[in-house]
Amino acid sequence: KPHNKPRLEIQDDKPQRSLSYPNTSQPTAQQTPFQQPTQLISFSYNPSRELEFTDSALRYFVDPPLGAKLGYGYERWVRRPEQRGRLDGLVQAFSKARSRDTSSLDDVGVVAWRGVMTKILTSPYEEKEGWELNVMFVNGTMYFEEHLSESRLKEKNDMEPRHRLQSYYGYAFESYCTSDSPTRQMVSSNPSNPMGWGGDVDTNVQWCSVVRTKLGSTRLVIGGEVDCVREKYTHQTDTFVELKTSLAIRGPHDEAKFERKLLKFYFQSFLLGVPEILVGFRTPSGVVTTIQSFKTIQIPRLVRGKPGAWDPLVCLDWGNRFLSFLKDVVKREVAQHDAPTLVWRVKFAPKAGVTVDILDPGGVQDVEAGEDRVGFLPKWYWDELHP
Ligand code: 0WD
Ligand code: CA
Repeated sequence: KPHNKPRLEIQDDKPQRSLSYPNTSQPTAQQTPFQQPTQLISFSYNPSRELEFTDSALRYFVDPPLGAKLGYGYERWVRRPEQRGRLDGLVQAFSKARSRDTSSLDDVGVVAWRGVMTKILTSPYEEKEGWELNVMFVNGTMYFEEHLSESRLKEKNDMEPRHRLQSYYGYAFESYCTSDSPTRQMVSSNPSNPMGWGGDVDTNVQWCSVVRTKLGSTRLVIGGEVDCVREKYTHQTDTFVELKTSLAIRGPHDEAKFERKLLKFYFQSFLLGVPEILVGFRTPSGVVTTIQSFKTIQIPRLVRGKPGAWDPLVCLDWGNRFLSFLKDVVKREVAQHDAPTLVWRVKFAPKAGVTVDILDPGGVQDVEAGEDRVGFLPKWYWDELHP
C-alpha cells in the first residue's frame, strides 16, 4: 500500500551519509570486475514518442560522405522537448524481460539509464558539473532517476542558438551515417537532399537496448540509446556503433581536450557493450573533415601517459564503492522508517564527493497532472512488484 508520508524522524547523522572524492593522482590497486553486457531486450520510440517492442527505429551504419554539411536540415529538426529522466520506458522493458526470463533477473541491484551510470562512473575526473539523482529501493533493487533542477531543465530548453546548432551537428552526422536498411539506396527519394543524407532528424525516434551486466558484485540492468549496428543486427551488442562528432584537433591543447572527452565516450559505450565509436571530426562551421573509428576497449590505452590521462580502474573502483555505500544507506533507512516508498536524493559535487538525503515527500516528485506514481516509479510497475 503506497503511502506518501514516510515517518520522518530527526535525521541521525551518525551513520555515514557521504562518500568523499577519490584521489585520482594515485593509481588504484583495486581491479573491480565488470561483466561483458548481454542484451535482454530492445525497443523503439516511434515519431509520436510511443514505446514499441519492435526494432522499427534500428538503423544500419553506412559510410558518411566526406565534406558532409552538418547544418543541413536544421530548420526541419523535430525536437523532443527536454524531459525529466523518468524510468518509465526502461521499467516497462525490464518488466517484459523479466516475464520471459525470471531466473537471471531476480537479484538485480540497480536499474538505470546508461547516461546516469556514465555520470556516476566518470565523476572522479569531473571538475565542473555536479549531478543529482533520485533513488528508490524496492525489493532489494535500487532505481536511479536523474534529477534535473528547474533551472537546469530551463537551461536545456532555452539553449543558446549556437549550442543548439552544435548539438544538431551530432544528429545530422547520425543521419549521414545511417540508413534504415543495411545498404543505402543509391538514389535518394528526395533529390533535393545532399549525397548520403539519411533522412531528416526527429529526436523523438530512438532505438534502445537494455542490457544486464555486473559491476563488482552488483548486477545492473542498464538501458541506453544505440545509434546503429554495423552490417547486421545479432540481438547482441557486438555490432553496435556509437556515433560522435567533435571539433577537428589542431594542436596539443585540442588533443588534451579530446582525450578528456574520450573518458565519457569510453564509459558511455563500455557500459552498454558497444564495441565501436565512430568520430566525425568537423570544422567549427559543421563540415566533416575526417572520420576515425575507435575500438572502445582500446581507448584507455590511447590516453595512458598523455596530458589528459585518466584510468578506467579508478572509475570502476569508485562506481563499486558508490553502489555499496548507497545500498548500505538505503537498506538501513528503509528498515528504520519502515517506508518502502522513500525517495533519496544523491548529490555529487566535483572535488567534494556525494551526499545522500531522504527527500521530503512533499517537495519532491514533480508529479505531473494525470500521472499515477509511487515515488517516481509508475504505479502499475509498483503494483507489479507488490502483488
Ligand atoms: O538520464 C538520462 N541520460 C536521460 C535519458 C535524461 C532524459 C531522457 N533520457 C532518455 C533518453 O532520451 C533515451 O530515451 O533515456 C534514454 C536512454 O538514454 P541514454 O542512452 O542513457 O542517454 P545518454 O547516454 O545520455 O545519451 C545517448 C544519446 C545521446 O547521444 P550522444 O552521442 O549525444 O551521447 O541519447 C540522445 C543523444 O543522441 N539523448 C537525447 N536526445 C534528445 N533529448 C537526450 C535528450 N534529452 N538525452 C540523450
Ligand atoms: Ca551518438
